[in-house]
Amino acid sequence: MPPIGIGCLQAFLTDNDIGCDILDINNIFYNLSAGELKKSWLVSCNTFLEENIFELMQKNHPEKFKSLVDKMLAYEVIGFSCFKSNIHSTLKFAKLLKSRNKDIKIIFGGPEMTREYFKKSRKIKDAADFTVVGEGEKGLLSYIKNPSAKNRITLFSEMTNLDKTAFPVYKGLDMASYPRKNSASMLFSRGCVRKCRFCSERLLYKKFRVRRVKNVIEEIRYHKSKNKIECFVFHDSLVNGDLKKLEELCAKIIKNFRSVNWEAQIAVRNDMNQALLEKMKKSGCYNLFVGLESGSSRTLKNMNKGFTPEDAVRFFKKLNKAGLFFGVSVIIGYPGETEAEFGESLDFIIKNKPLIPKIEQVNPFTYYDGISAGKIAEKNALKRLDIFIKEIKAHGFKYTNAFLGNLIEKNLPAPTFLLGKQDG
Ligand code: B12
Ligand code: SF4
Repeated sequence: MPPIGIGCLQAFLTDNDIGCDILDINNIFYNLSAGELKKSWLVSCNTFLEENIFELMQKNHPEKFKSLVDKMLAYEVIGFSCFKSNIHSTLKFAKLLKSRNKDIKIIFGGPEMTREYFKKSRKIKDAADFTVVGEGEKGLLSYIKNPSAKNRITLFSEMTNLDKTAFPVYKGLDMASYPRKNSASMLFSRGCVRKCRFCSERLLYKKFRVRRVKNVIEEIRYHKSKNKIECFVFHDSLVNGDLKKLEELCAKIIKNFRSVNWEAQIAVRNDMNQALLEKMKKSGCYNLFVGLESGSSRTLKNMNKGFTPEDAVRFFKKLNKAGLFFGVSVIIGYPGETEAEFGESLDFIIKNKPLIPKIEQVNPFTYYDGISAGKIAEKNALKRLDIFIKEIKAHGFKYTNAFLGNLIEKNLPAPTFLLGKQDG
């Protein structure tokens, strides 16, 4: 889908009378690719491709590549949105642009910069003129207004509230050119109210803030009419961080549109009443991603998830009663998870199969810099993952293959498109 982070930054700069254009290089070259390469692009944590994608873009589509670089060189400041998956190509782009014009200013932001900040040894600190760690809007604006300021980095400079922020309209991007059709990313809140020990997401923002419902409704109305959007995908860490606001959002969706298709991530909460869940269903919620992570009470406690297996069962019952479809995610081999606790977790899931419509995602524990969990997954994590996957298949759970073990780094052997065979 169109990149919401960059969309937010464009909206914010436009609102502050600063011209800003977006290039989604990822999507441009994805669409130009074909065959094996195009399929490979969609494999997550595909380390080999991540490290070689820059050269592939240059080699396979030299004209397009050149025209994009020339286009970028016409700007004074170029910002890159850095993710783990694009950091290799980002560094190469920055170097190329600087070699063509040493006066051009390069800014790095995005989740990979936050991860970099939490690392002990920072390898990429000198690649950009300015780095924004955490939320981007204020840091980016401060640099553009005062590029000669001494500071080369801003840390977690957050907007006090999100009431007045303009919503993304993706000016200049063709929303129909994205693989997932008729869908738009949405953001109701930023940050999280919990502090799960394994979670790197909660490190991205300091404060939890929710937008004004009126503004979210305007955004839905805009995308429905302007871009014919039919599915709204909320990318909040959790959509139920503020229950009052969630209630208001559902009520206003019902009032304004009767119903719109929406999906979101949600945390297990004891204090969510049945009426609210039913309102969510009525407003058009068709899918929820529940961060269960384990069915063992000790592991949940160690993770600091903030709920017990019994709370999860109660929550699942309520979701089912409201007719809400959902999937759960599970972490295998969390540091300290014993064989017995792994067994407990698996038993919990099998026992509660009638209440769990889908296993959404299952992965071995992965360490991210800055989190407060131990660094290393239990040594049998991969073996346990195999057992877990076999069991859920044997018990007839619904699942999506691509999300079983998707966070495992895949250093796949060089595909044929890298060995000289021309792709489309
Ligand atoms: C939705 C989502 C997805 C969706 C993306 C759908 C889409 N096209 O938008 C899907 C499910 C596809 C996905 C996949 C993956 N994701 Co994901 N995802 C998210 C999630 C939950 C929300 C992203 C979002 O919309 N944020 C809201 C916007 C406003 O924030 P933002 O993009 O970060 O932008 C803000 C700042 O970062 C900053 N900023 C961003 N760019 C720039 C640029 C400049 C110049 C500046 C100044 C500032 C700046 O300003 C913005 C506004 O404040 C985040 C977690 C989170 N809460 O953010 C994880 C997250 C981005 N994902 C993550 C990961 C690891 C993945 C996967 C690798 C997982 C996997 N193995 O499948 C894949 C990789 C996909 C890829 N090819 O890159 C990590 C990234 C870690 C990292 N260091 O890169 C995150 C942070 C979660 C985490 N674990 O902490 N993801
Ligand atoms: S509820 Fe989700 S986003 Fe929040 S800290 Fe826990 S895992 Fe992270």
